[in-house]
Parts: sequence; C-alpha cells; structure tokens
Amino acid sequence: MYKLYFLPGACSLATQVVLHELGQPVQLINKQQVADFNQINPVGTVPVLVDNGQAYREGAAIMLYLLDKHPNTLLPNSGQARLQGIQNILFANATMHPAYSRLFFIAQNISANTAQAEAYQRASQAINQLWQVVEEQLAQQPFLGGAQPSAADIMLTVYSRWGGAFPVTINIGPRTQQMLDHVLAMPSFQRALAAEQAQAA
Ligand SMILES: N[C@@H](CCC(=O)N[C@@H](CS)C(=O)NCC(=O)O)C(=O)O
Repeated sequence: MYKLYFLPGACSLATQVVLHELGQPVQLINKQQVADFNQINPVGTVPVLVDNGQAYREGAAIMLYLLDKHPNTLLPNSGQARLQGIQNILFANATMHPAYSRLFFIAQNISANTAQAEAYQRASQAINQLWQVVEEQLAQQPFLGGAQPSAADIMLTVYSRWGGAFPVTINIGPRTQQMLDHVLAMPSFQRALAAEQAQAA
C-alpha cells in the first residue's frame, strides 16, 4: 500500500484524489504528526509518496510516476495529447501553485499593513491572469485534457480552494468554475477530503 505524507487541504490532496481515481489504497500520514519530517523530505514539503519503502518527492514527479504506473484516463499514453497533458500538469504545479504560494508567504512574512495589502494585490493579480489563461484553454473543451477530467484539472481544483483564506479577490471565469465544480463533486475528491478530516479528528 502507498503511504502519502500530507497537510490538510494542501497540494497533497490532489495526489490523494489521483490515488483514489487509480483505485489504489493509501495510508495517510499527517506531516504535523511526524517528529522529524526533514528526514523524509529535507525541503520540508508535502506531498511525499512512499512506494515499497522508496520515498518520492515533488508533486508533479509523483503525479507522473503514478499515472505511468497505473492505467488511467487522467493522462494520455502517447503523442501530442500526452505532451499537452504533461504541460498542463506542469502549468498547475510549477506556475499556478507558486502563484498561490506567494499568498502564504505574504501572510507569514510581511507584517506592515500597507506593504501587505500591496503585496496581496500584486499576488492576486498574477493568479487572476493565470485563471484567465485556464478560462481561454477551456473555450473548446470542458476540461484541460479534453472531454474528461485530467490530472491537471484535479491539481487546479485543489489550489482554487486556497484563495478564500486570504484577503484577496480571485476571479475565476464561468467555464473554469464549471470545471472546478465538476472535479470537486467527483467521489474521489470528496473521499480524499473526508479522509483528511478523519485524520485530523
Ligand atoms: N514543488 C513542491 C512544492 C510543494 C509545496 O509547496 N507544498 C506545501 C503545501 S501545498 C508545503 O508542504 N509547505 C510546507 C508547510 O506548509 O509546512 C511540490 O510540488 O511537491
């Protein structure tokens, strides 16, 4: 069985949703309850996936590892469609995620009120531009990967939930909102949220 180190609501939620989509049992371990997490990941971040005693780090790499290992419809197997799917995963993990990470950074590191307000404003502007890119990509298809949810749609849905924790206005277009609502309602997503809550209790 896979082991997944997670933080409630963090990007590791997308890894858990994908494991459910793949029909893979997973043991969840809350990072906050691990005495020396830096032994597991020297960078201190989740997700960390353990498979057969081997620890895998970095969300996008973990995603590709799992999607290559188990048959699925979340990432095409070959050709241009696969390249586009990988591009979408990297857009989520390496572009959208860091744009949201700025909000967490501001909350934790900038205390002066005016500086904080300005930083939030700039950071949310950058996020909104990225959501606009997503909205345009969804003009021809309901999900980033086409007719059905892809790994990147799951990742973006996890990140979309973060904005509410900060004093910012995040503008999400109607097509994107429809995609997010669909992914959020997927049984695998709801199961992952419930499993995180059960761990916190
Ligand atoms: N590039 C890393 C970034 C992961 C990341 O930033 N994870 C956040 C949660 S979304 C984290 O673990 N932060 C440390 C903490 O909050 O203690 C990855 O994709 O795995």
